[in-house]
Amino acid sequence: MKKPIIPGRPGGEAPQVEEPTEPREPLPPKPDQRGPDSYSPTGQATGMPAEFRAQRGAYLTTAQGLRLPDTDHSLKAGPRGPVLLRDHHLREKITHFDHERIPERVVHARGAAAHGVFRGYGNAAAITKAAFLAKGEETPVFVRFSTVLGSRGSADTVRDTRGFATKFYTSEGVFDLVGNNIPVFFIQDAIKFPDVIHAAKPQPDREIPQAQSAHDTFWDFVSLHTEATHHTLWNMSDRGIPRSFRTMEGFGVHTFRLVNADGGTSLVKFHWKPRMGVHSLVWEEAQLINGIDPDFHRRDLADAIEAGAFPEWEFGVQVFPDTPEQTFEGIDLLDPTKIVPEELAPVQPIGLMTLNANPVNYFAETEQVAFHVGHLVPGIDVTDDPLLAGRLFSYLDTQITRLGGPNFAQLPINRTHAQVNDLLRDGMHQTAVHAGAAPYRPNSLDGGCPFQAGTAAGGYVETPVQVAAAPRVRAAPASFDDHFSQPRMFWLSLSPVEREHVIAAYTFELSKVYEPAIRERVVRVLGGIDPRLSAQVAEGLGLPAQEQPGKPASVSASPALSQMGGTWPITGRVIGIVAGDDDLDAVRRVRQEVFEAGMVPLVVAASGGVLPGGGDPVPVQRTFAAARSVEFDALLVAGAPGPGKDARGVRDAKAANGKAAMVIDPRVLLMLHEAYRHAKPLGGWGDAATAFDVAGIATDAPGIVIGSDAAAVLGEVTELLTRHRVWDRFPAA
Ligand code: HDE
Repeated sequence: MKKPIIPGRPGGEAPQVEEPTEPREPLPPKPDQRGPDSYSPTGQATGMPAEFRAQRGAYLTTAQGLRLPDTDHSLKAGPRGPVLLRDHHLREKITHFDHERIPERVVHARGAAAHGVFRGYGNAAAITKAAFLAKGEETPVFVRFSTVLGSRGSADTVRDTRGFATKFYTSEGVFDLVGNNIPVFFIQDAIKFPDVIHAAKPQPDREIPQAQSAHDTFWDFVSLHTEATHHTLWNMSDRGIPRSFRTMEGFGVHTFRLVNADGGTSLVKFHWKPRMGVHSLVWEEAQLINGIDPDFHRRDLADAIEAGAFPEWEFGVQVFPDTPEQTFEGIDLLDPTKIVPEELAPVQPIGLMTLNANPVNYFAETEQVAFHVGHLVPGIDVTDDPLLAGRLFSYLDTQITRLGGPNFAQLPINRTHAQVNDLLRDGMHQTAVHAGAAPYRPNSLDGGCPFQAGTAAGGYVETPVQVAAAPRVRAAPASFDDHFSQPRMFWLSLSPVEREHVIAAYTFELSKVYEPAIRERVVRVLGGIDPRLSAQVAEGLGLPAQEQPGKPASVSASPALSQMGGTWPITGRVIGIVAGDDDLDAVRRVRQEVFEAGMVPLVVAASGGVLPGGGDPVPVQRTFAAARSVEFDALLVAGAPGPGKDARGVRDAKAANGKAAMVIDPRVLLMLHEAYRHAKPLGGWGDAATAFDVAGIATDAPGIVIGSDAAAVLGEVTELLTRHRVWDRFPAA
């Protein structure tokens, strides 16, 4: 008979507790514990090379190497009894887990990175002695792309500036180019950085919105602090929503000083030009992606590299004479809110970067990489840009908190490939075992080593620039007061469609601002760029026209600033092929041709598996339930895709009632509508015209290619894709 489970009262009978269940043995291993054939999310690689496995040894151990018999149960007093504090394995496992996270970056917290190689063209010796540029040495690189405002887990396709930080592991030490995809910055002096970031980050009371500039504090700040006008305008343009990290330009922003082997100096601005061209999303697409695939950019970069479509950027410099004024054609080169138009100083290519390997471990590499604008090599020096001066302090400082002490240069991803002979010792997370007794100089115990290296021995000697004798002041030069001529130049350089996007972006962002006075102030500031921009945004917001701050500056356009007008390689572009059940041979052939053109075909069908019919099996990569248009750069429709597996019924309905009664799967209609609205090239053969009819899309609209020959349709769609989008589809004033 079971005894009652009732605790005894103090002083009374001892409690009699009985286990209501029998203790059980640990579960046996499951029958199918074979490793997967493919470890890759895109199914590119098969087999699992040992170096990519989390576990290499047969037996589980503690961090001390002690073999463990059980890691699934805490040590207890009986199977249902209390857990015992003496369980050292439980304590080690939980304690380590409790400390797995480090502080996220205060800005640029969300990022994705890749390894690659930089090959200098060897044509830069006239301007710099940096070996990787002057001699064209092949140099390993690690590049981290990021958004600025969002937290580590925020979505990728938000409207924001993107970081573009490159670590060159050169033979002479690490050189970091910590740049952005926008060539200007919000502020001219680093002392304003906490202000702009406090205004742009989520508001401190409710901590919203996440990863957005569309809120009161951001617009309050940038409308009062008009030196932010230029950067903000770039954010509101298509540059704020890149299609991919692979289609972004990169800029060093500041002017740097290069030094050649003879000591000759020049001033330069650094540029990264993507081989694929500079392309963006459209706003609705970006918003949809934030829900459908918040990792869109991260996935795109990793998938492309894994598929062997290695992204490439040409590295270039705009070169200016190093004059005492440090200006070029009237532009102050120390003002980071200004660019120098490429028409005045062309970007001269000096090398090519190819990203060819994904990180093996996100935390160890992408999270722990520590960039610093002060990581320089001989031949590259900084200028007196006051924004750069503050950054030279900030990056080292922030890493000490983020990476828990001063020894982060020892982390594998941060280690230089040059020899290290420093006299830095001890500190948190010291992993080196420094031998010897003389980490100081001068010393005699180590024979005087290490010696100081002058220029001849490859030492980094700061350029002896003359510093003007001037009073000590908290002030900016008068040239920094011009906040509008360059934003106007940018505006005038955009095509009509790009301008429409800018107007829509300001209207969207300001619609999210609650305080009417802020909205009005922004609209007034926009008048300094262009009266039409100001008037149209006011109209969109339902505001009366605002008083203009004066006549806009008289400036010329810089055509190089527009993203439209050219044609670019289509390598790596994603083509969706919506398969009905007509003419599967055509689907098979088109898919193969897309592959052969270096693009990525994704076959979309009502249900998964492989398409029926003879010939090579055609895998279905997306079902109607999982596919959305935003994944594709262009969409092809093979026949009339019916609702789910019921395609037969569809044809019957057509036969009985004619075209108007045709039932097309609503998820396909949604894809067509979206792709149409987002100005993507669309094509089709077989019964496809019916699908377009039902979707209400005129088959003679711009960028719709309907034909009987599938290969010819693909050819025309590919041609359209070289211009990225069918721009004619956007109504532009
Ligand atoms: Fe940064 N910035 N920044 N920044 N920045 C950081 O450093 C800072 C600025 C940029 O992928 C932080 O390691 C100040 C301009 C990138 O790890 C921090 C100022 C440009 C990244 C910092 C600026 C950048 C950062 C945060 C104003 C473009 C990400 C974490 C003077 C040229 C690097 C960290 C990565 C990151 C400070 C302005 C680019 C706090 C004080 C201008 C790409 O140190």
